[in-house]
Amino acid sequence: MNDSTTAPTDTDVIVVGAGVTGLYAVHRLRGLGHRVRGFERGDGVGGVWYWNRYPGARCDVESVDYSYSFDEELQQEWDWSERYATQPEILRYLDHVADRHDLRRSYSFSTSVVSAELDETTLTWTVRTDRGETVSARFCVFAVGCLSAAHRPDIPGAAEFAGSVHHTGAWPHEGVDFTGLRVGVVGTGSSGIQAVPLIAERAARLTVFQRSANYSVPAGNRPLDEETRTRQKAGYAERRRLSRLNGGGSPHRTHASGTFEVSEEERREAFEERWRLGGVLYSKTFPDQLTDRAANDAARAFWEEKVRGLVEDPAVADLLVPVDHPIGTKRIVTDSDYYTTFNRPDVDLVGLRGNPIERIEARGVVLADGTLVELDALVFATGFDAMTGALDRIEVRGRGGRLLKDDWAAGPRTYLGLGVDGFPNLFSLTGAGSPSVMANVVLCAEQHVDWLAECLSHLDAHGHRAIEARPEAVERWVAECRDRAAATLFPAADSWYQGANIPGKPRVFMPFIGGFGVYGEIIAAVAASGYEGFDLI
Ligand code: N01
Repeated sequence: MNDSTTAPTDTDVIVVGAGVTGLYAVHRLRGLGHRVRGFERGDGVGGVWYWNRYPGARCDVESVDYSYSFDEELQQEWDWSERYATQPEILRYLDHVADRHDLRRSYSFSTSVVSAELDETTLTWTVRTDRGETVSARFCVFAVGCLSAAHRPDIPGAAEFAGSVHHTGAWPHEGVDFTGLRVGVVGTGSSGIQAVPLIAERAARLTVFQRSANYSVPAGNRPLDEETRTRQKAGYAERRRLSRLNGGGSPHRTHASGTFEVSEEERREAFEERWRLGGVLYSKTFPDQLTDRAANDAARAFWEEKVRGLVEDPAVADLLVPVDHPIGTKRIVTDSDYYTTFNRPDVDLVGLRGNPIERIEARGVVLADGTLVELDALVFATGFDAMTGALDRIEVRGRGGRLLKDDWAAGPRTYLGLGVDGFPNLFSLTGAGSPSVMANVVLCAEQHVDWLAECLSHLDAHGHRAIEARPEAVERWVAECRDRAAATLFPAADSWYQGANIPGKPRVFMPFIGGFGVYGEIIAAVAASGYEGFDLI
């Protein structure tokens, strides 16, 4: 709240983004009496779930966990229909939350923030939008998402293509009818792997262009019946308690022993059980799987056996088995019928290693060996400029006119993933330097927003105008994030976690990998210490 210690501003807090994090930030901060203005690029709420409307889009965290915990009534009232919710259902949920808490009134939709500039005298921020609006505020909160700047590779001739072109991360709201068309999908990450089985059902012929094979584990998705829902709701308190202690922000535990501390029989049973449980959880069967190469190999070998059992043509199976990274060091994919889709006679898999896409022409895609794959529609499932891409698009200027993008040219630099030196009263939520993409992002959002809310109350209660991370605290945190990643197998993968998917992007492991629960303890301790590592001004 503005008081005598702070300069007058149009509003107290600007929140950029109306995804899972932004929505909760608006709710919580407004509830504390702050005046809040929100801006959102889309014409509705939902963030990633607003944009990614491609066929097959669904969450890889169970719906019962991928939901807000702050509103017990909502938690008890809302009925998820499937174990893993589809994009339309999650968007309905977020729309419902926005209605229930009257969040839309704080937002300007279809409005992109183009710049945010610090006034060093008053330590306030002025934000400009693409609609020409200028708004000043004491605090500037970015909740712009880690996977919101779509990446489309620059392939020569792309503009010549005569058919339709779509990116999974900016899918048309009215949907796309592939019936009877020859469709090409470029990219086999989570988006491509989810979309392929559904596009195959419609298309006359589907060609999947794969540069790197990925590890995917069948989701084991199923409808949730009333009995399951009732049981889940009754156990919510314990489920949330376990999730908050957990590395990934969900209530599942790894096996109590290391991979080779158990007999081969027990090891296979554990892998089998996790395979049945489904999805990303497979990568955490044993606690040493992502730190010990031999342990990882054991998980990988079991996975390979399973996948080879699903794919009829051994040559296609050879292509589908990754050879370039340990299992789980890129986000493991959660699929429904991906591998068996390649048993269809009307689906082709083209391996691009050794025979990359050379160009696109009017009739389709031309490979390096001269093969023309004729297509009527092309889908780019080529991912995102992850973690920093959305913030990079905004001209954020701090002390001395410093540009955030320049400060982050060698990789994102934050203290706790929350504050940046030289940028007082600016907060980045659920982004680089925090668990964000490594954990259940809904609980990450609540963790960050609750910390922020307490921080703002602390500033007001103690008569401070501003809070700013100290440079040495940023250095320390950047080193801690780097060292923690280096102690794992994650750096071995050319993943978007470390910017490897974007040409020219520095190779730095961007999220905090120490676990959601551990991270929660760290930021709570910093708050309890009176914000050690921050200057309170
Ligand atoms: O993107 P990706 P995504 N030529 O970057 C390929 C979350 N998510 O949208 O690996 C040819 O993972 C690229 O190849 P390579 C989830 O966290 C979650 O699929 O770089 N191919 C790769 O195969 C996920 O990890 C859900 O060699 C090119 C693909 O495109 C994250 O979002 C659903 C290429 C990109 O894969 C991103 O997933 C969807 C080129 N020039 C997404 N450039 C769920 O909750 C790129 N590729 C389930």
